Amino acid sequence: MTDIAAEPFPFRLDAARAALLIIDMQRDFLEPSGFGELLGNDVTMLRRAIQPNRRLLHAWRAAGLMVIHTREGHRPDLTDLPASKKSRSRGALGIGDQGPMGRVLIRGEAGHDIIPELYPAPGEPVVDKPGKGAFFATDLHAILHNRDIAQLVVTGVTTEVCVNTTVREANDRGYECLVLEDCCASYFAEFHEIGLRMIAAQGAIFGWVGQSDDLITALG
Ligand code: C5J
Repeated sequence: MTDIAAEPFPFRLDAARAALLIIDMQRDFLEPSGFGELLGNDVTMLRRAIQPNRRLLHAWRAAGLMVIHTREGHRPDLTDLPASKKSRSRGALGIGDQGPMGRVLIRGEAGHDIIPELYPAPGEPVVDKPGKGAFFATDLHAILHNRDIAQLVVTGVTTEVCVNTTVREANDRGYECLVLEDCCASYFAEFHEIGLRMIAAQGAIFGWVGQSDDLITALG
């Protein structure tokens, strides 16, 4: 066990039972002409999380620990896309429409894939999720249970949407979550800050918030 500096108090890392969960670092959210930008967002707000994630991923892999990646997206026939979600994707292009990186947020399309900087290594599970939370309609819980994972180091985008939803789902399923501030990002600076404060508030009501440097140092 190693104590990692965190809010609201140090996170006791049990590395053998911890997985790094990288949420939705997809081209559609992070690259120019992807879904995020087509919705009118500034992707540079998200891209600042790429380098910290790269460093952490390198250290985490070097320590031989489990890495899991997620991707938000839908089946090509859109049968898993609720009408309520489709009707709210009203930018220049909506989910399933043809865009510069293929059909927006559709599995198998270029934009749906993970950015090359953080591309999954062979053997690292990639969980495709139709919702915001990584536990909803996926086999993530089974994967973690089968590997005896009890702690999640959570990074990715966006802080207040898919990261926050996943941490809340994980909390209710009994996982301890350490969310790394510099490895998460939002298109909205204030949502990033408040999203993290909501996690650590009230004595770590959903989990802990820390910095990647402290974790990397602990990994040695
Ligand atoms: C959003 C996500 N923001 N990965 N997705 O629609 O946070």
